[in-house]
Amino acid sequence: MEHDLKKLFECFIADGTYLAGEPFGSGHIHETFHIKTSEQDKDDYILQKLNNKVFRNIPELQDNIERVTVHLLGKISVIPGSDIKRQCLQLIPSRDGNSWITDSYGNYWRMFIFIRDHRSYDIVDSPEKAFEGGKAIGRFQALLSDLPGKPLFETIPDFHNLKKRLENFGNSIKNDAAGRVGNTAEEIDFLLERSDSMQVIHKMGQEGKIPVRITHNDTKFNNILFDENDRSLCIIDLDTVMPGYFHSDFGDAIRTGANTASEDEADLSEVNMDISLFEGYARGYLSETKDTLNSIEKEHLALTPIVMTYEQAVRFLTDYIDGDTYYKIHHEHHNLQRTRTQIRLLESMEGQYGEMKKIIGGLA
Ligand code: ADP
Ligand code: GN1
Ligand code: MG
Repeated sequence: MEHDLKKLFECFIADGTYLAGEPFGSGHIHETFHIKTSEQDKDDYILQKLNNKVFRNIPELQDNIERVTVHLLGKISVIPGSDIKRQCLQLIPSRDGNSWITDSYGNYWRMFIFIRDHRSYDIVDSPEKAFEGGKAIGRFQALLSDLPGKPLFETIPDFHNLKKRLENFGNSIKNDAAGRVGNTAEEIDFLLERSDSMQVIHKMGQEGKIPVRITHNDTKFNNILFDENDRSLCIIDLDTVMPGYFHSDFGDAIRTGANTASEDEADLSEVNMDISLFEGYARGYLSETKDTLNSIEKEHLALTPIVMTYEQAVRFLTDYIDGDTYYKIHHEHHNLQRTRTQIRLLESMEGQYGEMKKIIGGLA
């Protein structure tokens, strides 16, 4: 569907005149547009049509993001030399007094200031960048640890509940809605073989051994924006910031930030976990969080990339079996390809687990 981006833009109280709008970024969930303004000295914007099949309660979701962004802005703006337009994600209010609008088709839209001159990485090519990313996520968690008020709304219930994810996987296999189970037996078996051992962290959570904290929950490396000198600038994609375990954030960032190839690389011989990227990220992350993490959290940190890569493989394969109802895809078997990449990455991590534990032991 063609959207009237100019009309949508004008529903928000933005500074600047609409010039043009183009699809932007490689996110799998929303429809994202870069809105350019005609004045040189005014901001550009990110306008997003929100996926309300994935996020069922947009007003509560937006309330979370308002609370989180205001809190971060309050803390970052008092740091001398801070550049709040690039270091803080800032929502633009709508003319009717909310942080979102609905169009005549019932779609929800929101707008942020465009973080100018940023870089983002689908593949990380140096331990220095991995270090910066780790530091940024650790700092993000620390800044949110004293968010005032009621607990954040759970925007997607059971988001990292692996037990639930595996139940859904089992149901999808049973239903075989798209007739794809027959062709994915090898991948299904690989994942089911590991279903018990991968639930260790979930079980520790259930037993109260690891604390529930405020976490990002979608720390894909390209959700960390960098500046022109490759210093981390800002964490974006705050839709899933809610109560969770630090483990998910660490593991998911390694899944994407220490893979030598992209998340959907078709040539599986290119897919490996680079231990120097793992170490860089861990070093950055622990430089911010070493004093906060409890001993059980530290002890299991090295396992989390394996668990999160496993979870992601289960999620991609579930979606493939369901007939691609969740993630945006770019070709027919994209979710299967993504699954295979995750499985290959998981094998690479399993082979290096001893080394990963040693590195965390040395740093923590
Ligand atoms: P999705 O949930 O679909 O991944 P995101 O909120 O991550 O959506 O946005 C998609 C992409 O848009 C990001 O990966 C990033 O490239 C870009 N983006 C999002 N917000 C901003 C912003 N404020 N400034 C610049 N780019 C942004
Ligand atoms: C989605 O929104 P995006 O593209 O950054 C997904 C993540 C997955 C990721 C896999 C809300 O992230 O959980 O890990 O795809 N976000 C949601 O690439 O499901
Ligand atoms: Mg994203």
